[in-house]
Amino acid sequence: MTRSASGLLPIAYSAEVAAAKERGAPLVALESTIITHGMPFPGNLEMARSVERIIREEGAVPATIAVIDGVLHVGLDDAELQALAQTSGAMKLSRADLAFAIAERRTGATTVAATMIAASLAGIRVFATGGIGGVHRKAEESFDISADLDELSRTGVIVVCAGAKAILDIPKTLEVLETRGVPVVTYDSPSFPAFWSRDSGLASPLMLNSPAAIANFQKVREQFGIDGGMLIANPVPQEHEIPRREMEIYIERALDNAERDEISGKAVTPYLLDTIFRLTDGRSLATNIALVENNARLAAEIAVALAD
Ligand code: PSU
Ligand code: MN
Repeated sequence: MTRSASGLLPIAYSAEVAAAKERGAPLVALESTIITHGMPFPGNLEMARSVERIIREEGAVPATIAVIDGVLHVGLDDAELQALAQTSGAMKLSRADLAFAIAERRTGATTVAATMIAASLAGIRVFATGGIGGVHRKAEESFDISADLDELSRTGVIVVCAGAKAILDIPKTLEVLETRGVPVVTYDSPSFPAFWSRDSGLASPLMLNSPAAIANFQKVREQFGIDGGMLIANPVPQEHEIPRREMEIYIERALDNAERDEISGKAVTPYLLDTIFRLTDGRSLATNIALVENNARLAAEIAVALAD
């Protein structure tokens, strides 16, 4: 538990994270919705463990974030990670309901938005995930725009992802990020990546080629008092990618099924992910794990560069 200016702020830090904070070591936050709602067991647990290992190998400390029985945890031990990976009743928490889960002593996984809030409270500046939420296709009818985008505009955490999934409307997602003043920086590639695929067919607004350059960009933003987050889009390694044209077939099918089953709200993204895993016979899962690992490595390098 830690103390805040407004009294006792009930955050439970793992021993490893508490020690890292004490000595000012670089930290990387990790979300938990990807574990509970983004991937099936046991691939989700395998992923959760391997990203933590990679972050440590790069000289940073991982902090997986979740609400367990009403307590906001920053850093989970292996038993907690295992329990979360096998639970079926966890809430999917965003800005709107993070505090609800704490108030009502519930267990919930944090999305990108809620993980950014928790990371910021914990003083963690870099966060690795797979894909962010965005503007859904046909959002002009459904109004389905992820709270992740607003969070990026207001909370000062660097989020490393593999772009946005083509289950979303990627051009509209990029438009909203631009409107909200969120820098979108692709790592070492001119085109914005589409999660399983290296290229979405859209040019990236900005590009940088090294963790040091990303850290420097962030430092200049801070010098000029430009707050809010930033999105780093890291293309999946070539040997693991599934080309865009191939993915488009599965995505169309998944979207048709979602419409047929009248899926809405929070259930949309998990439904589409699950359908695509099944349509690709698990191949999308292998790609998903590879890209999160790749993002964890880059996030750790950025955290180390920021600490220099
Ligand atoms: N995209 C993915 N995998 C995920 C998610 C998004 O490729 O697991 C999760 C993340 O936690 C993200 C959330 O923050 O879904 C977005 O949900 P929504 O679209 O309901 O805002
Ligand atoms: Mn939504």
